[in-house]
Amino acid sequence: MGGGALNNRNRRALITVGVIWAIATAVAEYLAVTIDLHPFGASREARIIDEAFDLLLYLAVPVFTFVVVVVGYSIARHRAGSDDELDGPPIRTNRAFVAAWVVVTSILTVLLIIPGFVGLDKLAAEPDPDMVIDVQAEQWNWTFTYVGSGLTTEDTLVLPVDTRIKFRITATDVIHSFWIPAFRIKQDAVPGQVTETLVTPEVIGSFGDDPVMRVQCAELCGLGHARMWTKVEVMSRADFDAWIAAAGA
Ligand SMILES: [Cu+2]
Repeated sequence: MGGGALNNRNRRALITVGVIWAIATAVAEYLAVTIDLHPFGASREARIIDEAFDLLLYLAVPVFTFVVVVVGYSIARHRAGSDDELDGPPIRTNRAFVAAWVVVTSILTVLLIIPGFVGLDKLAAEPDPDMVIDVQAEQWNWTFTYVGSGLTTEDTLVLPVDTRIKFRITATDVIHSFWIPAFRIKQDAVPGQVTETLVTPEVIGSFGDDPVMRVQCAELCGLGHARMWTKVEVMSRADFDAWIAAAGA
């Protein structure tokens, strides 16, 4: 075998692999579209991030199936016999293949960047909050102060639905991380600094509906780290106002 034109055997192998790849990709894309891989999402940010995740998944599927099919085909069809200890024939470069590889992977890389940029732009699009909540992390609990009402709670983080909320986050002792899985937001809580993150809850619900509705520390912070979590509850604006009035009384 030399370089240059493909012989018939290689051409047949290429067609076989191409057909298997197309079928595997179609099946995997179908599964990627129909199976809901996301945990419960309850915020505008969760929608944006899940959209970006889905797009990246759809782009990654053909790459994944290509690698699996080529490796699988090579193992199945070109396995050496158990007593064959010879080296294989030398492999020479194929300029067209290398050029195509560089061009295709470059295009894919650029495509992979786009959902990230678009998503970040959307996340940053609404910088003005309707409500500010100060978050203080310490070993090993969370304290929330509703700025304006002066209400402070260490229990459930209660939030009104469809409201732009800014969290101003800090820590008293070591670095923690403020993470609400259902909102897909996470921000470090750093002693001596105030970090910020914005979120708009869009779904009424609570920890009882799904355990991802919680604030969970996401930065290893000592013995109590795993238990450093508290419930999140999103309620209607009217219920929230009533809750604030009752809790502040
Ligand atoms: Cu912590």
